[in-house]
Amino acid sequence: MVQAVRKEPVGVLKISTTGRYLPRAVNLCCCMRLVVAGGTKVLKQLDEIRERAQTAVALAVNLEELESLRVRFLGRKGEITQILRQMASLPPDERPPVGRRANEIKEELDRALSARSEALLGQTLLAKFEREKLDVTLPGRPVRIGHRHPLSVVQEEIEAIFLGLGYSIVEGPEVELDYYNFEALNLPKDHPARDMQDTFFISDDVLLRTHTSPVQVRTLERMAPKLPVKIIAPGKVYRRDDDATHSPMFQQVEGLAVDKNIRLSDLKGVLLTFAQEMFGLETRIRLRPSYFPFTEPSAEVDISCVMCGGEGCRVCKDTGWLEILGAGMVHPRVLAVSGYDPERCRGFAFGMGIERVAMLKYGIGDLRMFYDNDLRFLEQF
Ligand code: 2U9
Repeated sequence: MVQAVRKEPVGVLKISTTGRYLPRAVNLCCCMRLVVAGGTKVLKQLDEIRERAQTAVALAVNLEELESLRVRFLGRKGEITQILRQMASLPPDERPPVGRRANEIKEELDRALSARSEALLGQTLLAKFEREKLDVTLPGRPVRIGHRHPLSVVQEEIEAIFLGLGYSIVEGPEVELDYYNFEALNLPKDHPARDMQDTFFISDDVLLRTHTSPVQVRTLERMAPKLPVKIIAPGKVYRRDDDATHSPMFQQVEGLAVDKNIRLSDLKGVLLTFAQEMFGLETRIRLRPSYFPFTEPSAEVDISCVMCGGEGCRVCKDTGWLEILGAGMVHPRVLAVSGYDPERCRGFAFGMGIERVAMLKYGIGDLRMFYDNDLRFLEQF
């Protein structure tokens, strides 16, 4: 093994392992010769390497072969690097032209390798296309761009209307405590009105919320006794129901306003504004007496028929009206359990099903179409 090279006059290499002078060229391998020569000779060697390298690159038939040529000529132990290592044994004034030439050749070879690599890649791809009978001139398939679900569109429209009226959006858990879903809303355990909302129970006290009202109860608890409270609570709710107009999961938006002098006329004004922004400025509303345990008085709210404008048609069953939501003045007991003094403030509340609003807005007869995931239906919105 070569251990050290002593500095000797150009043209003589002394290998210290044997102590003997060796000829100028020492064969290291079949193609890499360590030669110590004068500057001119080294330049000649460089040109000879360049010739061999260019020919080999031009004849290379695949990328692997090109890579091994890169290692062989340009690598850390490659032929050109070997030549450069010898420069130390040249007289100082002969070194610069050798260094310059070596760098030129390296750059030239690098370009040749890249060009050949690109050409080979192109040939490989063409061969692949030919094999697979791929017509690269065919126009591409257009990317299908999705859009929001119609229920999300309607929910965002409802939210935008109430945000415009100064309401905030609040959210809460879908798995709820019996207390927040029923008890705090004036629906104790034995209350018959619990049957109006067939409930999925998880345990005695834990259930899937049947409405988003618990979100409002939690907000009141958190805010009490601060006034005013103006919130809407959108979200999924769950009831044991399943037919053309009921689904075991549906989506609601409920609203609540609590302040010192809130009146039923405020509720009517807010609901009329909502109906007109949602269904058109010509829309009218009417309130019919109803019953909810958490509001007193309570009302079912209708809008003038979106199809016939109130004349009477198949959609409104000739009544001229369509039921859209429920509402009422918050029961004093509900305010009290959440920390508000019913002597000092009052509130109104309302609730609507997003599916129902969307069905009326778009004239859809079966709620289940929203959940069938049929793109022919969904793409129409
Ligand atoms: C608090 C106080 C009162 C929420 C209300 C309704 C009336 C109502 C139904 C409409 C159709 C639900 O989707 S639906 O089945 N909702 O009629 N909801 S008042 O009242 C509240 C809520 C929270 C603290």
